Amino acid sequence: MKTRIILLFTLCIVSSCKNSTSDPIDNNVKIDNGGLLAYSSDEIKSETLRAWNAYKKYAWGYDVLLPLSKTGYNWYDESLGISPFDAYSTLAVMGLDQEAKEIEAYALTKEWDQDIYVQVFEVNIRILGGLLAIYDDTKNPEILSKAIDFGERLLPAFNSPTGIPYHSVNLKTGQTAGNHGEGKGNVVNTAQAATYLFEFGVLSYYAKDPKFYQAAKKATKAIYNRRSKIGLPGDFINVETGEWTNNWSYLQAGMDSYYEYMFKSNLLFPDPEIKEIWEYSLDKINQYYSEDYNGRRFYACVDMHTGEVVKRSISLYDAFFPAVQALHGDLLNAEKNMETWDWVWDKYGLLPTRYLYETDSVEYANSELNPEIIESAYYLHQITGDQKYLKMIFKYWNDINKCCRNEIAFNAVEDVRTMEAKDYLATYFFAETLKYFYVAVADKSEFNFDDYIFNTEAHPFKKSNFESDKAKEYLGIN
Ligand code: DMJ
Repeated sequence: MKTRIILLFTLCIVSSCKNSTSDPIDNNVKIDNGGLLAYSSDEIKSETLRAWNAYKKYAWGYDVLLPLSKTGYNWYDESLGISPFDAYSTLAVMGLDQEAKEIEAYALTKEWDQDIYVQVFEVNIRILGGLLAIYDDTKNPEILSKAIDFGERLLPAFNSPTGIPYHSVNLKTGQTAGNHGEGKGNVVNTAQAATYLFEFGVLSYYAKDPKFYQAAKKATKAIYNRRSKIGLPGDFINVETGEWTNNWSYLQAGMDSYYEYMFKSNLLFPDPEIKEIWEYSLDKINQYYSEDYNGRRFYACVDMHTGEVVKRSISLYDAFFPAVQALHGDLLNAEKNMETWDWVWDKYGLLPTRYLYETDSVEYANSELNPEIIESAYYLHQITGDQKYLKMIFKYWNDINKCCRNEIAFNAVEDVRTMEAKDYLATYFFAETLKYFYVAVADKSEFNFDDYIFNTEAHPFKKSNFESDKAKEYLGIN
């Protein structure tokens, strides 16, 4: 039985500095300002268990739970079992040890010798990231073997003339494929090209073998070295010729985690070359993408050659960036950016997939329980101590409960204007969305933000597990 603890209360919203002794953050304080209901970590835990049990009951063995038709769905002809890999670290952080153990045991039964083409980007962040998170937590050597085996099967994708990975690789044969489904041949977007430094860095560290990190670094440099004269990368590239096939540049899905990883990987594995790439890129983001429009901060789509704005749109994925800005120490821009995201949320009670700020309209109206806005509010709360960010998180949870909670779990919506339900529960809901809601209110003894760096799928890696001297050797950093 769910233990829902809902209290009404009054909170003085005070901006307090982190580590302030006079005004400590009290995550257990419950807020009511105008009827807003707070939640407890117990509530999130019990809702996670409810959704996880639904996956186990209706979709065990499948990649994804379809929560309205109460069945499972696979991304490919054979199942990879993606949801469990994404769920492990969240269940473990919540102390749901039995459920986490079940997934560890399940992971050990997985054979990766599957004759299917998998999308390198997606399985890297979810399956390799998930496996490495299990290993980081358990130090079970058999899990590490599974992770190394999986990583080895992704490596052939990087054997392109440019070092940028092909879109897909066959796990059994190592043959590669383009994104034929979308008729784009050997073209990948920039995120698919270069979102590997983090997992491949962790894998190199634990395997004591630089080849993974070096492949990831080559791919990141292949993108960076093809920047335009004004210093911006494009958004689609041919992995064989290295030619840009589209010349837009932005923070949205398709480029987002290229930037995220050159920043985050460097926090675990200091690499002067990657640090320089990040600092250069951040300057360009601030110089070209950032614009104040109608009194609000936005990050636009621009032409990579001229820097001119080509489209005034934002996608809900870009809401990860305030977190990066805050962790980087740029609180001024992080807070301005976050304010905009919260403003868009308030318009609809969820974020639409793409919003056009020039015309104040929705381009893609669906919303898929994505975590990014919660992630950024969480980072900002942790880093500034300002309770207004916790209040945002409570609001997001309340709204998600209203639109997306169903009989057995949660569901996406087809249109944020009508809240028409969509029969899908993305695997990252387990990995990210529920985790960020939980750690936002969990006690520091359960999860201390300062101790971890999250991959883009919110799998947490403990900083103290990685020593920089060893990282140099194991990753081949000069
Ligand atoms: C996640 O799978 C990852 O965060 C990825 O980088 C992009 N966003 C989705 C969730 O929205």
